Amino acid sequence: LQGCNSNSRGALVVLEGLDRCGKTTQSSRLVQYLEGLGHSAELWRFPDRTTSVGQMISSYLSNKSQLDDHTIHLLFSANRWEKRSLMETKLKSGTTLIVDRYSYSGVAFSSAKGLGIEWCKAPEVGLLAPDLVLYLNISPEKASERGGYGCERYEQLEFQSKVAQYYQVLHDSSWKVIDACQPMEDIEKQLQEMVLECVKKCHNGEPLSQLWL
Ligand code: T5A
Ligand code: NA
Repeated sequence: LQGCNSNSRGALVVLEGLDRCGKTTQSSRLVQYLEGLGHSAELWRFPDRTTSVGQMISSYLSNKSQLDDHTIHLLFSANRWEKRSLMETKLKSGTTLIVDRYSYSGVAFSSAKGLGIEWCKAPEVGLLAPDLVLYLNISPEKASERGGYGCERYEQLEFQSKVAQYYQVLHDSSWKVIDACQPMEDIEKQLQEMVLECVKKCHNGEPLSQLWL
C-alpha cells in the first residue's frame, strides 16, 4: 500500500559522463522501463536546447557563436534554473525524472577549461539535488571510437580527460559508477536495479534536498 501514499514523490535521477558514454541511449531505456512498470516517468536533458537560453547554448556548442567562458557557464546554469520550478512540481506530483546531464556536467566542463571549481559551483547552489547520479564510466579513448564523435566543441581527447578528472572531484554519496564499456543490455539491467531502488525510497518519503548548500 506504500505505493498509494498520496504524498509520494518521484525520484530525480541524473546520468552523467563524458561525451558518447551512452547517457542518451540509457536514459530513454530507463524511462521505457519505468513506464512499463506503471510508474510515471519523463526523460529530460540539459542543455535543454528548446528554450531561448538553450538556443544560445546550442549555437555555441556547434561553433556557430563565440562566448566568454564565464558567460557560457552562466547560461548552462540559467538553463537549469529556468526548469527548476517545473522540475519540483513534477517530482512532487509523483513523476520520476530521468535527466541526461545536470550541474555536474556544468561544473566539470567549465572547470576543465580553467575556471575555478568553487566559482563554477556557486550558481548551481539551490537547484534540486539528485537522489541518484549514475556515472557512466568510459575512457576518453574508448568514447572517441563511438559514432558521431568530434563534431561539437568539447569533443577532443585532451579536454575530455580533464573533464573526467573534475568529475572525480564531484563524486559524492549519491553517485554510482557503472562501467560504460559493457554491452548496452548489461548496463541497462544494472541501471534498472539502481533506479528502481531509488524510486521506492523516494515514494516512501525520502525528502528532496538542494545542491551544494
Ligand atoms: N555541457 C553540458 C556543459 O559544458 N555544461 C553543462 O552544464 C551541460 C549540461 C553537450 C555538451 O555540453 C556540455 C557537455 C557536452 O559536451 P550533450 O548534448 O548532452 O551535451 O552531448 P553528449 O553528452 O556528448 O551526448 P552524446 O549523444 O554525444 O553522448 P551520450 O548521450 O552519452 O551517448 P549516446 O547514448 O548518444 O551514445 C553515443 C554512441 O555510442 C553508442 C551509441 O549507439 C551511439 O552511437 N553506444 C554504445 N556503443 C557500445 N557499447 C555501449 N554500451 C554503447 N552505448 C552507446
Ligand atoms: Na556531444
